Amino acid sequence: MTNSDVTVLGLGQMGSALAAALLRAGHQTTVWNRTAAKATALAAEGAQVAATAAQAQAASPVIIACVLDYPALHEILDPAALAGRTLVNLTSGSPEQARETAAWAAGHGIGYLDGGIMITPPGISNPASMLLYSGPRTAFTDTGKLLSAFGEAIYLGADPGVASLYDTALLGIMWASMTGWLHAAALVTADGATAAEFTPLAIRWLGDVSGFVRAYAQQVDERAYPGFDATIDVQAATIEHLVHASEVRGIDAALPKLLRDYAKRAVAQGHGGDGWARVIELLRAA
Ligand code: FVH
Repeated sequence: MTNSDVTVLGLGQMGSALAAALLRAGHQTTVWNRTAAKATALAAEGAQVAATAAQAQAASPVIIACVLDYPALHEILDPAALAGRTLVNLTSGSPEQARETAAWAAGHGIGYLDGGIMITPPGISNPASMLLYSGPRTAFTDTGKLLSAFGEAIYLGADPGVASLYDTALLGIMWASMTGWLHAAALVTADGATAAEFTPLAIRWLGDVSGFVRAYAQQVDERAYPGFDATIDVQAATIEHLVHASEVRGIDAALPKLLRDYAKRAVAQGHGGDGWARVIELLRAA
């Protein structure tokens, strides 16, 4: 017996934002959190607060879970209460954890959709925010109206592990590019510039880098890396300047040295005339 449209399990920063978005979109929402006090503000906005996790799962046809990690998720999931319902899991984890949980859900007659949220809580409800989903298409279409309250819902296919694989891969881009920007900021601020002065150029450059990446995608898929724009030989020489400029300013040179190592290894293998996308062969051969 259900009495609300949707349940949210986990009212941390993200779960609270999700529940608030569902309420704003007019959905009858049940909430539950291990620490009950976190439900107070949502109750004031119209959420029904369940006394137990099991009651929350029994209250709605769709259950959205967003807790710290998979061990926490499995502590609170109740297969008896979830049977016949659809679980949308927005807890971060590995593709393998997502696939195992999907198999567990299927074994208990529970629909399962896995998701990756590519935004922080203030971005929830912005139609431009990306949320990635994978799992059976029916689970996506059946829950689509609810999920559209969070941002753009992007469906990546039936494999429940794909959403977390893409999520993890995209976060890798974020950490690598943010750290590249921080390294650059350390360089320019060492000589007296401010990060605020430098950053508009960095942002413009990131746009140009997006263009390079778009072109290199085809090379990666075809495993052919013509150095038509800039060869690894040329870039290896330039990376030396980055190592040198870092060292003379007392800035950690681990990142440029890693890049130099990739360039040197590609050159040593006879690929100095190729473009930078050749580096993927070193990554794949680890
Ligand atoms: N915050 C963000 O920007 C990112 C964006 C991308 C997706 N992540 C993932 O979302 C999951 C939750 O993250 P969060 O930011 O909401 O995290 P917290 O505010 O720390 O809330 C954690 C909730 O998990 C509950 N919890 C933890 N352990 C248990 C447990 N053993 N049993 C039941 N619930 C548990 C915790 O409850 P409480 O401490 O309030 O009682 C919170 O509800 C996460 O996977 C991110 O990677 C967010």
